[in-house]
Amino acid sequence: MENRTVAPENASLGDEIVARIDELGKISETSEHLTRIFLTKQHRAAADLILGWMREAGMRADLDAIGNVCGRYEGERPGLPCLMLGSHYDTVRDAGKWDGPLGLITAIACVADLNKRGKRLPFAVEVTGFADEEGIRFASTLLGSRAVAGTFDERVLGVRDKAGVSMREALSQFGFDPQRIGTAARARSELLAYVELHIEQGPVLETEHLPVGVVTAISGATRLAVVLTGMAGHAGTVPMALRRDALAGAAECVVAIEKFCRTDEGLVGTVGTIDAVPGATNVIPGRVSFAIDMRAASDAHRRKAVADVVRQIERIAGRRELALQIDVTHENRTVPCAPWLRRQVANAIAAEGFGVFELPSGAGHDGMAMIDIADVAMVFVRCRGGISHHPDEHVDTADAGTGARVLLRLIENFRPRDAAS
Ligand code: HGY
Ligand code: MN
Ligand code: MN
Repeated sequence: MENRTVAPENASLGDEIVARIDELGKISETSEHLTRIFLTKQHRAAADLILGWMREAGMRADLDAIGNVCGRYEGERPGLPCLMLGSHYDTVRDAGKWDGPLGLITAIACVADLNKRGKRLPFAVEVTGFADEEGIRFASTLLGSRAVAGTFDERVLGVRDKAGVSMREALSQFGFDPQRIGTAARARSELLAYVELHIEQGPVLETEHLPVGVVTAISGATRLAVVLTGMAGHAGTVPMALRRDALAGAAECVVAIEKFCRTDEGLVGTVGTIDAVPGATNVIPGRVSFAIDMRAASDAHRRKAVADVVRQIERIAGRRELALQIDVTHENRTVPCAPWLRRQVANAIAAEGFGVFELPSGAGHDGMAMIDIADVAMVFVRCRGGISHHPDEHVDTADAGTGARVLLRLIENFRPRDAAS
């Protein structure tokens, strides 16, 4: 099927979305890089901006008890169950401006279009902006969507960030009562489905020359925190053979993880953070902590790989006489997108004149938490070069418009599971 570019009348939809992506993308910890972290001043400023957009779109909108922005557009009569749309509005460090915000801003634009036409549907439409999908500050991801799904783990309230501030303290400083997180939870009966539009964050749609795609499943992930403890010492006097160098040991672990994952098709392993103390040029590092992120297409494959990697780290630590502490800080199962919903995404894409292409998501998304209270589906939008978690992340305006048209068509044609053929 030939790929039409977006019709001129819809270019304004894409333009409006891009303008808001740019506006939200300016709310950052620093002007040089885009970083917007959970429960910070930037979180609050972004929430205020998004709540304003939601209200302009005809939604009742407010923050919930963990800092998600929640908008509701009533159906033909008040109180109907909702089709929930959304995505996250926190970022990684030195991020791209599309990862998360594209889905959120597109969903708001779709509701604004319904509102402009005075269109009411046989269900409510809710848009949720999740406050912490990336898990940068407290090492555990999906905190916002877990609170909505009623699966928030209260133990995370005691986790401290790099500055030693606990999540409990951060919530209080943000003006929230940590004891009220439970009030963010929604019942399964309130939701007909959860649908998220998101950038692909990979190169497949670009390779297929398609602007949008249907997600089949969201790959699970395991995060581990590793601490290796050796013996700090004088860089000039301790002979090499007598050293218990924690950083050299960590480096051997990092290379071993990379080598292991390279030999196993479909497995990816990343060490994204590492910290050596005391951190002086002329001191042998006594203690090193690093984090591992492991993913694979299935839970069984990932779990077996994690066990293999842990054994390799244990062997390296043993041989180097380094004390080892290794903890799983986060585990997300692989989540399937519901076939009855995938069909509705596919129908919307086909109706917009594009080929229907299905693909898995290697990246994690809030649907991994929302699956506990609703069936989930995702619409992927092509991003240039598949680049993400990087300032060069980019979506063409035409593709942003196409994604919006597909989502709007999906919303207007949405049929709940029992009514879906
Ligand atoms: O890490 C992920 O896959 C997501 O971007 N949080
Ligand atoms: Mn991300
Ligand atoms: Mn994301």
